[in-house]
Amino acid sequence: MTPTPLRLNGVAGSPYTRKMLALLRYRHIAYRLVHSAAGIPGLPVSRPHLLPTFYLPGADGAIAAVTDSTPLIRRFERDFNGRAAIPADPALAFIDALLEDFGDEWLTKAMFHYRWTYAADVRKAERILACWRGEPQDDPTLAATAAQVSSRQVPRLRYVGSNPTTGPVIEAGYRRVLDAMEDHLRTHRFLMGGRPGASDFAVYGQLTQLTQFDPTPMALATEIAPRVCAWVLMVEDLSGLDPTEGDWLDASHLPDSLLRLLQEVGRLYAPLLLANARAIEAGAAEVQASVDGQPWVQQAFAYQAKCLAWLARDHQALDAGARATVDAALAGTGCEALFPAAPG
Ligand SMILES: N[C@@H](CCC(=O)N[C@@H](CS)C(=O)NCC(=O)O)C(=O)O
Repeated sequence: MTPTPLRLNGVAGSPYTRKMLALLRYRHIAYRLVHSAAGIPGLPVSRPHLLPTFYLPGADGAIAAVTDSTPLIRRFERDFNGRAAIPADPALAFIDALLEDFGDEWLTKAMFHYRWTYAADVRKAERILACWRGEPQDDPTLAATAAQVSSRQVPRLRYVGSNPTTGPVIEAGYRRVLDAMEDHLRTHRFLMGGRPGASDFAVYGQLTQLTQFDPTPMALATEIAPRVCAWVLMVEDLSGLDPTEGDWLDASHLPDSLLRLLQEVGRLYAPLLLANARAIEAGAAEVQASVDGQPWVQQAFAYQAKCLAWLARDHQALDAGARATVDAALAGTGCEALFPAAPG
């Protein structure tokens, strides 16, 4: 069992930190957030150091630094009862996991693109992120830290595949995702229905930045997606929601608005996942793909190959009935290309 309160290191500008904080509040799991791990001697360091980092007992009982929100959500489902964030129905749980991955891995491209492309966004992010480095700083120090932050992050735009060719594809995708979510929220409280799933927390995490922090994507969201903006501020603290089993969507009758979002997964993310997996398998350093008819080039990521392998494994593990339900939901969304029928 994982003891409580859980200790984690994270900051407000990290979408994955926000994902996990909202999940912990919803699940009534006590936690202590540490803004700077550097100030606490004796804490183990994660390699690479990613946010959020949780400090949790390993198999040998020693405290280890643990990152990666997706498996952590599954670990906490096993360790803490009630208020589950993973749907009980395996078919819906699979759809939820696919949308969670899209939030974590594709929406973050939009977040990173807007933040480090536009002057007003860079100026806001570099100075405010620099203040989250731990110790108080005087003005010259803060100016120097801010310059360090942006000179580190701006060149990393190419890691997420953002460049003058893909920028318009990313921005048009962000707009369609907002439209699809706005439409969904006309009739539902959460992506997964009347209660949130892991996908809600993942999408929320990225949207805390896109709709509430970075000025360019925030202005667009304010204009075209008021429900989404309001939803983000609400999902931050769902401690008072009382979910019931009947609140989940029915995976065999997904609403059109959710199918619209799955179509964006198929259109924006599936080609990248497949091309990335091919590149990793071939030992290539670079991914070459086509998204929305535009060439897409980025560094290959072993992590995203793992994401696809996890999803493919979960798809394979579904019993025939659940798999048929999932496949029927995904048919025509473009996501079906991710899970080709096993031979034989
Ligand atoms: N897949 C990880 C991603 C975590 C992650 O990428 N965190 C970012 C901040 S939001 C980070 O710490 N990046 C390292 C850096 O910027 O040096 C998760 O789900 O937790």
